[in-house]
Amino acid sequence: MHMPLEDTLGLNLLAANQHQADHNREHFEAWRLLCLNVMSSPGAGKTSLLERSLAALAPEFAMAVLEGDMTTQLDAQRLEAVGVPVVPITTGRACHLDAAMVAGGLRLLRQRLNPADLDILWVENVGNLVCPAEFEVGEHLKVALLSVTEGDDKPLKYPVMFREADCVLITKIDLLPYLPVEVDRIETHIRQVNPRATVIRVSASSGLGLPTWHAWIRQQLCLRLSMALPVPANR
Ligand SMILES: Nc1nc2c(ncn2[C@@H]2O[C@H](COP(=O)(O)OP(=O)(O)OP(=O)(O)O)[C@@H](O)[C@H]2O)c(=O)[nH]1
Ligand SMILES: [Mg+2]
Repeated sequence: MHMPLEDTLGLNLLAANQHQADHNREHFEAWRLLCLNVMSSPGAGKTSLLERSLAALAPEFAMAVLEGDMTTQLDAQRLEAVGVPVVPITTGRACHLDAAMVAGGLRLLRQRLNPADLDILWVENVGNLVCPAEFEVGEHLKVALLSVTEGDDKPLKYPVMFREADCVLITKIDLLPYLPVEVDRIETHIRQVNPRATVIRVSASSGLGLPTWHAWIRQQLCLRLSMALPVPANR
């Protein structure tokens, strides 16, 4: 049986990406850090959330960011201003980060610091609701944002990112009083495509929900570290 050429090319591309993603992940394991891939459609609030979360978590954790953007370094500059090391990755025409781009970002990061000193490596992906979810970069966990301004049907219309996510943040909830949208319907639709994801309602503007989100990160870090710990000799 012959597969259409475009299917074969697509599969090869994803297989090559997966190979590099696995390699990135081996580094993350060796460095004993938690890598989070933050994804959403353009403008759902990834950078705003990171500005708040980096500032709040900096006293507890050593962190760095790989910042994906198609053309500018604007988001990288915003996050550098928080005082955390940021490596911009400019993708040109690509609407997502892939594992090779992240490997390139890691090489640049290693010129600035020893990644083994980090607790958390954040990846802010390019704003796009479809493509980033198709390309693993070696992350341990995927975080998808959906802002209340996008409408409650998006998890059903664009299910891939929500299906893959470990945590879905419903963002900009401070705007709910001004919008004809029911946040419960958004959450129901997220749970319909992904019953296992943690769903948290947040506002980077008012700070609502951020303590719950930060508690989730702490919990994931503890889980990762306990998994990475060597088993005691007497067990
Ligand atoms: N009202 C309100 N506005 C927000 C909130 N979070 C972000 N915004 C606004 O939404 C716009 C986009 O926010 P960004 O943080 O740049 O979004 P992004 O997802 O990083 O955007 P891209 O990187 O371009 O995809 C900005 O004007 C923010 O001020 C929020 O919680 N509430
Ligand atoms: Mg951004």
